[in-house]
Amino acid sequence: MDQQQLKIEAAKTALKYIQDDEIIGIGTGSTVNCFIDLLEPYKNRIKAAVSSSEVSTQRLKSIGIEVIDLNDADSVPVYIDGADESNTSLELIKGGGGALTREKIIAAVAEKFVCIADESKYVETLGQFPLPVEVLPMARSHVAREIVKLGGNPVYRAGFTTDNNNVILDIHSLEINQAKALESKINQIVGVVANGLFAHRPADHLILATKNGIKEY
Ligand code: ABF
Repeated sequence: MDQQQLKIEAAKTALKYIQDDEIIGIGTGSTVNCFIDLLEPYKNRIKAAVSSSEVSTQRLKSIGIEVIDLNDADSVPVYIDGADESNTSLELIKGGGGALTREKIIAAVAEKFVCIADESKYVETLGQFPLPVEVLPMARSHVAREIVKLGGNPVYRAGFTTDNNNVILDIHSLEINQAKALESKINQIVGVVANGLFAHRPADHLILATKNGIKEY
């Protein structure tokens, strides 16, 4: 089973979290795209979706699922999203797709955050995947200098603008053993909008598709 098939298996397993006549939170990325593509038969049972990116919004609308503003959602019982890395505490690195800030907002609101991933994302220690940080454009150089002081190697994601019209620095060479502490430290740097560490608010469940079947944590 190749990685794409594993993503599909993880997405299929997440269908059990759909609740009739409820709002569902939808993340961003190729695994989430597999989940969205499976939602078509459920479109009349789902009340509406809140979306973490313009690209996911378009994909949801293309199959006839209404997308509403998070401010109009009384509650978000379930949020389905992928990740770039997860450790065994379900602390995540997210943002490879550049949607980390809106993903983090919906995850904060959601009652249950279900992460769907293939086995390549499950790691002992976070940091092999460069940690994305969303930054206000005018603060890019300042934030980069502060990240260097923290021991990271920030690389500007050239040519990329987030849905919020900000830029991304990807931090390489991190070995993240204290994810909550690092998440807080980066957030305190003036000019940082959000960072891709989901440690203060980890996933509640992880659906991991492996060559030996689905593992759930
Ligand atoms: C999204 O899922 C992003 O935060 C993360 O980068 C992405 C993982 O992408 P994929 O499912 O394509 O591996 O939530």
